[in-house]
Amino acid sequence: MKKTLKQSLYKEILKHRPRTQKLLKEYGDVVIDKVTVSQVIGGMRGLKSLITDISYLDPEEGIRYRGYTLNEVIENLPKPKDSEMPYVEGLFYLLLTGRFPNEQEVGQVIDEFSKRRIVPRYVYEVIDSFPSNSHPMAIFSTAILSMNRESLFNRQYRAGLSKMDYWEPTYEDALNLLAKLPEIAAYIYNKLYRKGDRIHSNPNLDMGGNFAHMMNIGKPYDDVSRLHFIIHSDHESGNVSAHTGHLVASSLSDIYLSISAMINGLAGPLHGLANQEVLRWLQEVMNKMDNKMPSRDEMSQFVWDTLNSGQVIPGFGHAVLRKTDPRYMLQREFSLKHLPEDPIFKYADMLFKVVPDILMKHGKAKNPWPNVDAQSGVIQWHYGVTEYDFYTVLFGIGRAIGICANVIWDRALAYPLERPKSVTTSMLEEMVKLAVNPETV
Ligand code: HAX
Repeated sequence: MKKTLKQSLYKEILKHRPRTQKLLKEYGDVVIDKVTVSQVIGGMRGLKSLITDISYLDPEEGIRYRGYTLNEVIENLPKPKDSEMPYVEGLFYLLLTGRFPNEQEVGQVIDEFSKRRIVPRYVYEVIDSFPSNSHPMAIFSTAILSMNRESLFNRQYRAGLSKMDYWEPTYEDALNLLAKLPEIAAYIYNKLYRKGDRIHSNPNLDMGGNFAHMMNIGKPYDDVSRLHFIIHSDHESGNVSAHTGHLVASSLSDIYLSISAMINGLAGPLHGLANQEVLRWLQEVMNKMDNKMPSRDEMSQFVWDTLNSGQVIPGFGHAVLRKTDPRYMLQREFSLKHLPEDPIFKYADMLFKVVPDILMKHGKAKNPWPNVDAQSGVIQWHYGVTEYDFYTVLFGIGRAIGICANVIWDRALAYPLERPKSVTTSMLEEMVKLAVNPETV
């Protein structure tokens, strides 16, 4: 009998714990980075102060999950028959254990998710109580938050749980939540944009297939969903959503509180909401052009107009990456294969050709290249999901997978409450004076 995901995970946890303990006990005082004034004022850019083994973001190469590039992940994870994209459940296995699952192991995870899909009725009532002009991210976050009463971790913690066992009910909570997210998202979509017409879940389908089914969109939208959830799942620990999820969970808030919080961080236009901003911006350009394809010069003018009015070009730039985002490239390849003639794709591709040069001339952005958000909405639009306010919810489903894996491991390795130190501006001025002219003491 093959081990379950939980058993395989536990084996990895036992193997990993001594490494963390050794680092702490024997090398706890070794200095690995220094902090500059601009890092303190400038949002801690580049400061090495977080730990995760789930993924690593190299500025030049892009993201690796458990040491594998996205292409390797897509290549090596098991896929449903006749599909180009792998099972999302297999990715969760990889993120948790560091190992590619085989067919049978993925099958077990799919069954686990399938068993846990039923969303409590009160969650639908919470969703229904929102005014129909609410942003779907606010509804999504609240729906997740409302399920905090289901937390096994909370129940066991109150009953007296050993610190070394925190990961175990957290794992159960994570699976219970992740399994429900596509259902909740599809319900929100149908409430807001399809007059409440609801398509019930199909327990025989995997996560991507079931989501496409509930959205009532035919092939290859199942693969679109798999690709979308996989590439958005993790981007190491320092981005706003991942960091928020980790931070909130570090106070031992349960998975529902933590994932709801991370969704709120993802909903900002400099982070996940950029995917809806890209489509909003492209639509504006299309309207101004009367749906005709702009020339290179016309598109350049739109970009300059946006920059000159003090706004950012959504979908371009990154706090860490210094090359084109491989998540962008994967989606572009998918688009070139499946929707090369789509007008919005052509608009987005024109942006790819003109924006980097302009951002370089503009001289501010450290990275002029496109990020994940420059392309994701284009694909959604092509398959009929034209309500771009919804795009960040799709990002949120994917991101929850990575953050749940991180929170489970945070608990397994007993990472403590996060509590960095702040200083006042006067203190900083004093420190600078001392550093620049030590004789003034
Ligand atoms: N358009 C115009 N200006 C830009 C820019 C862009 N796309 N990207 C960066 N800049 C500007 C910044 O606003 C900043 O200007 P100020 O000095 O006037 O403040 C300057 O260039 C330096 O910024 P940076 O160091 O290159 O970038 P940051 O680390 O500060 O910010 C952002 C990274 C992603 C927030 C930024 O590139 C941006 O606003 N991009 C557009 C929004 C976007 O696509 N966000 C999604 C990013 C990916 C992601 O997290 N997805 O969820």
